[in-house]
Amino acid sequence: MTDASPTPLPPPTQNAALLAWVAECVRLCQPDTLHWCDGSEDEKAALIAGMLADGSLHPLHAARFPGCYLHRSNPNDVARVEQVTFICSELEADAGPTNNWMSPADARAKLTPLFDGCMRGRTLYVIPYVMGPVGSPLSKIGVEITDSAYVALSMRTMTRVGTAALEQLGANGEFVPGLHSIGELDPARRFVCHFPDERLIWSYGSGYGGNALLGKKCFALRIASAMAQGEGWMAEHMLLLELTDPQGAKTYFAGAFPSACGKTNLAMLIPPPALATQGWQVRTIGDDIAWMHVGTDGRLWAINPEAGFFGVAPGTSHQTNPNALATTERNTLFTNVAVTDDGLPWWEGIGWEPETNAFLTDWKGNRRPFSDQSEPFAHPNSRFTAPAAQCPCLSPHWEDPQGVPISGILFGGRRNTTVPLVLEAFSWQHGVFLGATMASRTTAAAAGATGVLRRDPFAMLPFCGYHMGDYFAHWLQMGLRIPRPPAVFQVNWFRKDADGSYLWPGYGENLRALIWMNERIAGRGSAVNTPVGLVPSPGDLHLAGLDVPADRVAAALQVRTEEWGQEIPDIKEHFARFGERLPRELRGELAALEQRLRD
Ligand code: SAT
Ligand code: MN
Repeated sequence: MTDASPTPLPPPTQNAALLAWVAECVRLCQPDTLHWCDGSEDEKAALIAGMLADGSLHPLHAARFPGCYLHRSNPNDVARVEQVTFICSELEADAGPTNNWMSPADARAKLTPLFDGCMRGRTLYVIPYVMGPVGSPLSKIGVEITDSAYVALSMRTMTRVGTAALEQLGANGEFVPGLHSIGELDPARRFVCHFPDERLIWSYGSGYGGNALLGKKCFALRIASAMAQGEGWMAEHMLLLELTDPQGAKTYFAGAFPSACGKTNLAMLIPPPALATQGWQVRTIGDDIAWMHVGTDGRLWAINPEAGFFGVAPGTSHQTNPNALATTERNTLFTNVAVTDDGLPWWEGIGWEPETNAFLTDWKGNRRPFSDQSEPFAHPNSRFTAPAAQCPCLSPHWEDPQGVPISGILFGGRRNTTVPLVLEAFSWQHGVFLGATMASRTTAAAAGATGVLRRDPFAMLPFCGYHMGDYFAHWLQMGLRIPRPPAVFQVNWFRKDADGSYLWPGYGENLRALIWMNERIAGRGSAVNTPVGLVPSPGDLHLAGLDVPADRVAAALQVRTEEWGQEIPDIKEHFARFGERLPRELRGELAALEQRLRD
């Protein structure tokens, strides 16, 4: 093995634990070359040049999309794979009923032969990275080792990589190691293993998103959630946004929604004209992950550990999310979108159509006439990887080292029925019940069937690094630790009428629900007391300029006891999975809900 540079350079760190782990990975994986990522622009140019040369990156229209490239993943590797994602705690019981479990010894025995020699002929990249603002007391260091240049390039956008991370790590600092190899991209030899006790990640056989960019779901959610449980903070699958009212007062919200349920769109919301003229504004702090700590003032403070957006492309248009489009006009890596003959990225729902006789190259690399609509041109889980700093509606507070103070927490998902547009929990404990019973229709973000209703507590079902019953208990505990806890809300932008059309227009109009939540937080807004929570009547919502018939707004807000009655058996079955580890407070909340529905 030789160093990438002509004369081998000394490693850029004195951290003995890091040097030992890198040496161990080099021995195991036997790469031809070792490259320590420094995060420089030269390094970026070299990564891009190498990928253009080996065909794993395709240039896009240089003038209209400067610094943008297209990557096509292997068609068998287009989403997270939950069946091969494991929590490798010592005891199976500690992984809980919602995670796949493998013992740490079995995981090592299974994956060591896969990693053995897997980087022969390849470069091993060492990527030191910071999750959270550089220098923030709340940020943490990870180091990913990978043989994928695509991962090395993507990590530069999604995290803060290189020298800054090594400086923050210092000679004695702690880091979360993650070893990744694309292996041979064989679905039968694909594993994403988390060792929460050692705070270690091993991922083999996939180059895609959450399977391969180990800072994101593997560290910032699965490992971090286990750390947070022990240390009294929270690592959550949540967007973070800043709402500014016409007087200039700012309120911060965190929102948990399952993958591909509109977190990016909500975080980048553009107010409808009637509200914009009044001075309402939404600014983005983050679109996927929040780390939250109790501040000295007794409030809950949140940082976005990421530095970029890994957003779903299909459906992103000038209509739905102009801020995301503006964010992705330069320095963006598109994965599995389609491309026009002139090199413009294209996806279903982008808001414009190529000429009828035009040809597009689809996400698999097949060029066919646009009139051939036999299958989608972009993969439904195709993505953009774009620097947060390019987002036109980014809050100036997005990198505040202490984070932003959270006043409201939202839980949402795709529900065709039952759940109203917005409701407020009676208490923190009731809010935990709402989070624990969240359900949503599955999306293309994970391999498997889409559109199936499943319980996805706190949108953390695929991301909780330990027993979910203990996670619920941790949420209850945190309620006792936060002297000034945020208000908790449940939202549903996706309710449909009997004919299957959406009752609520969504997108920018969701601001009306946020404004009501803001009023409630300020102690001003009124609400109707229903068996399931505090719900606005149509008159409680700020509806100026909304082009939706009153009866549809009323239907979007309606609480129908029959529908909620039908939820009960399913919630019971869901709760039964957690056995003894289901906190009795949640059993109590369920009984209280049943009682209120009977009354
Ligand atoms: O593939 S990722 O896990 O990064 C995206 C998602 O599913 O939310
Ligand atoms: Mn996500």
